[in-house]
Amino acid sequence: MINQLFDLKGKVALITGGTHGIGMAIGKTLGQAGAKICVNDISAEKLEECKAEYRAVGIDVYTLVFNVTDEADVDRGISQIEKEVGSIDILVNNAGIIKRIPILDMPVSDFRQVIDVDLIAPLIVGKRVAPGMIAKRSGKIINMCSMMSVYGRNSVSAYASAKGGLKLLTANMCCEWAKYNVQVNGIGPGYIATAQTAPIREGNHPFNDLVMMRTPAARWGEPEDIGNAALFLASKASEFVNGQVLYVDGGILANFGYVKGENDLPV
Ligand code: NAP
Ligand code: GCO
Repeated sequence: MINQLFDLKGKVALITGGTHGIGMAIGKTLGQAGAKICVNDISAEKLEECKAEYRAVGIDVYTLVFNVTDEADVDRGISQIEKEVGSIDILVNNAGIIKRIPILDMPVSDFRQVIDVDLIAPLIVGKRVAPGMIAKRSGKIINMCSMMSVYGRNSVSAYASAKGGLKLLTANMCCEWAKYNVQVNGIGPGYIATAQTAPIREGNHPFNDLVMMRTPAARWGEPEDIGNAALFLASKASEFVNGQVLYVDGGILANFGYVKGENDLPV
């Protein structure tokens, strides 16, 4: 039955940074498909706050504080999940940060911090979770990439370097683990309305014009748009999809740009 392809009953999913934004949308979608949802964050307060929002859609999340950049903390956290919930079947490396600073103004320490969270952390968590998936010859890893996995843009050099690296880390995880029936793929969201993009979206920010010019769908994406793509990559329906980045971008990557009013049909 086609529905069974997307049924995640009996699966354990870990979403890093899943207390709001894209991570929460993914958690809600996978939870509503039947998975047991484990949510990590670096903030105990946000973890506590997120429980009610998950419960409002019928999902009783298991929450755990750990810093995804700290190997010992990750090992402690994953061991606790494996002991208290079960072996992880679906890992979503979603946690991420961005610092919008021009290269010449950006302290190397800031650059390194973005690389640590957005690239090294998916490596740390992936290395800790993959052995269990390999042992049971089954697993799904989804790395949260970006438009900046393929584009640069003023002021996001660290973020683009991390997300570009994450695209190829995803490919390499695929090369080494696909033979054990572990599918590793990325999702490349376009411009999504979350706290991360609020500084370049809210208050009639001129960046909105750029997003509209570059996005054929002529809207900001919603976190739920990413949750739906994650369900496909977390499900049986994608068992022969490996090492790919699924861009969920409203057409940005297909589009050089658009002059306002050009070729618009009368609506
Ligand atoms: P967000 O609202 O900033 O959420 C990021 C999450 O990661 C937060 O829950 C944050 O926790 C957590 N986090 C940060 N550092 C952490 C650490 N060291 N350990 C554990 N958790 C940590 O971002 P978002 O917009 O939902 O984006 C989620 C992912 O999608 C990110 O990887 C982002 O790069 C990517 N993405 C976003 C967009 C977009 O347009 N929004 C587009 C493409 C890709 P705290 O809040 O407690 O710090
Ligand atoms: C920015 C944005 C982007 C988005 C996303 C696009 O400052 O350009 O924050 O980086 O977050 O990564 O895919």
